[in-house]
Amino acid sequence: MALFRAAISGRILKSSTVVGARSMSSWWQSVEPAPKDPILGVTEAFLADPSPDKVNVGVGAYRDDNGKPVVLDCVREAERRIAGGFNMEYLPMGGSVNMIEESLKLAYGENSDLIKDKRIGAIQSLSGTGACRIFADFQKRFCPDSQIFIPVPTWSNHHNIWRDANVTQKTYRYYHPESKGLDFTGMMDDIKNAPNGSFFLLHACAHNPTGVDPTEEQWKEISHQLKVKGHFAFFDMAYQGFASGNTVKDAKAIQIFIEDGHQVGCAQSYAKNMGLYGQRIGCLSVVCDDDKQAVAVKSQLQQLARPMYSNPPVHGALIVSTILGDPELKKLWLGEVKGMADRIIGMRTALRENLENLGSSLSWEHITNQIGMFCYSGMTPDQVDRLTKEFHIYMTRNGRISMAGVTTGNVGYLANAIHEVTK
Ligand code: IK2
Repeated sequence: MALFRAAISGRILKSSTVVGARSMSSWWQSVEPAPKDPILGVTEAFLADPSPDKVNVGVGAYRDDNGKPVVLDCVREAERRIAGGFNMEYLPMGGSVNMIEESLKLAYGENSDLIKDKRIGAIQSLSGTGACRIFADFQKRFCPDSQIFIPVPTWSNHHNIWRDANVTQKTYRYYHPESKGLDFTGMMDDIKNAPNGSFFLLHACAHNPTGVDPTEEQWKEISHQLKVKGHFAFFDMAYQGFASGNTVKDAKAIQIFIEDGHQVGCAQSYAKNMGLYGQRIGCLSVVCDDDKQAVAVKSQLQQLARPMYSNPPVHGALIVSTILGDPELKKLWLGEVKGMADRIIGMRTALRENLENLGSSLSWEHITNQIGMFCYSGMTPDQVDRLTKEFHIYMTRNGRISMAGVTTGNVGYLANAIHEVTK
């Protein structure tokens, strides 16, 4: 009994020491606020601004000509068809088989031999970000000493993704500030000088943030050089259809690499081209030697997803597979993608014309030369700060304008403000 009492009092003493220690210093005392995300932080600042004049050309999310978010007609119709007809069971660990099948056709071509021969290991992903992240983890797990070469500049989250996957990051030259175009020579030199067998992150189309893509001829040379060096090409394709308005044309770079015999990886996103931002729906695929390897790779991709989120969400997958699996709906979608791309192209012309009509002494040719959702304006961080302070115009400090946020209603105001801060 005495022994029992001693044991009890020992336990109490021990636990009260722990409680005491915890109350003296809180668990998370050393946690500092994380720095604001350079892209999503812009939206937060925009929302907090009460000015009626405010304009958000920060985040790359499509808006109609009234500045309103858009739900595509094909999505509304798919939702109508889905409503009530499906249960809410878990998807398989790798996601919706139909959605994956349709996504592969979109990326690799309707009649791709790789698909027929079942040479692609693929899973449904949490949009483009999730696809990149699972791939980065896959790279680390199976090529632990490899590094990833990332273009300068790139979508800022690429750095976070490969950092958190503990993959060593290197950069390659991409954008040429003087010409506001591609630094093709620098890029080719960096590909040549990288250690053989490196990983290269390539934007398949509509490069974010520059809006500068290689030409078809340049892609052929890039593909050739990557092959010579035995590098691995990982395509991030977040904007298929947004560059040219044509999904086949926008997948041309992947086509060229496949014809050259590369075994590429690809991250697809339906955030932009189907407007399914919040559904978090995408696809990660890796081209393999044969069907057996593809099964193994898929199983490992799933294995990486399992401890993070077990299996992906069902609703976005149903929307995508319903649209892409029905020729009528797919046709409607392709028309709507083109409509979004065309509105952006129209706004590029309008912004450039407005700046030229205001008598700007600078060249604004690059606004119409660049493609996709973004214009890399060449404005400095200080000029961007003035746009925000003096005109309530919100954009990332690297001078990137999300053309998707430009409308016939605000283009004049935007041009005038840009003219004022760049005089
Ligand atoms: N990869 C690239 C190159 C992207 O641009 C994006 C989306 N970025 O959008 C925000 C912005 O830059 O304003 C993605 C991947 C991933 O997008 P998601 O995960 O939404 O599919």
